[in-house]
Amino acid sequence: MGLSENQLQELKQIFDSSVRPVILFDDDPDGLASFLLIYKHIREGKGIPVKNAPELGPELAQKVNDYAPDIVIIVDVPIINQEFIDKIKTRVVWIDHHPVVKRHGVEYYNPRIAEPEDNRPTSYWVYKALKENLWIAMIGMIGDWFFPEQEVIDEFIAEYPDLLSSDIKRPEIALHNSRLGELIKIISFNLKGKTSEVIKSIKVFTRIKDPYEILEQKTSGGRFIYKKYNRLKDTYYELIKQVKVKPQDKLVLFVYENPDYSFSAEISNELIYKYPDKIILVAWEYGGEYKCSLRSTKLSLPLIIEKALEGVTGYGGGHDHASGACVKINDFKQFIENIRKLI
Ligand SMILES: [Mn+2]
Repeated sequence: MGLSENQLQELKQIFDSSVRPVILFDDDPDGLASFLLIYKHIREGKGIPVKNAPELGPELAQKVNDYAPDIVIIVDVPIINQEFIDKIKTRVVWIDHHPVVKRHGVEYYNPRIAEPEDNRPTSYWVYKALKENLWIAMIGMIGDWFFPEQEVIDEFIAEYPDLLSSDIKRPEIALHNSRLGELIKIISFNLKGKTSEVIKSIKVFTRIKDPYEILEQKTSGGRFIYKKYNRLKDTYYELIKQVKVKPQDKLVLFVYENPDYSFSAEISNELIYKYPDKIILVAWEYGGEYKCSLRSTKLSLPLIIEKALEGVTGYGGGHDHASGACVKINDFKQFIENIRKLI
């Protein structure tokens, strides 16, 4: 199920016929990969990373219109205001895999319309439509905790045998036990920090032609990307070192403060890989809230999060084994207590 063969062909036609798109994308590996796949196909246009989707406002609509695009393509962004869509003066196409949202004035492609449980990532569908640059699609898919079908894996391994070993079958293993996983970490570190910095990295990415430019620092672009990763790596491993795991405790709870960057997704990915029997909760204090990243190999996290949020100011959700939540500072203790009771 998911997107039909017809829909994939429609997408291909849309990409083929555009010469000046604006592409808005979520600032994670899946969003970036989706953008890159489209941009590299069209070879023209403007990419804009979206940090906080609910805040897509009139200034951004103005910025988009000023560029005078022939189409606006939105990828991997879970929510868009109707007002934003209304202000855009051209055709809008939105490709996403988060829970279905009803909007008008937009051509909406979401696998969950046909099958509510189908959350295969955006980069997967864009790849299925274009069948180009599989290595970029793999960054998005594995980065989004999705392991594609064997056929796709075989094709990837045939081309890049040293990036992923054929006995790996789970995303959390691929993330930590392969060069592809390292590449994904390099890329997500490049999406952290000031917007101006992130935009620089993205510009460089659009010119990268193969993964070894980055992994082996073969070109100046590859070296630029690798350098940013190297700068943040020390901070990241300092944080990882501070994590304390109690053998008798089912929950690994790690709370940290860092003024510049959030590493929650990467830390929780690393912890679930090291402690597959535990439930992982990594929380970053930012702007009066705790932004939480949860991992478990066994439990269905969205259900637990939903229950733990009862009587708590916050929101959350995600995949069964990889989820997120955002909780007001004063309610955090209650939230953790609820989680403990539920597991
Ligand atoms: Mn995604």
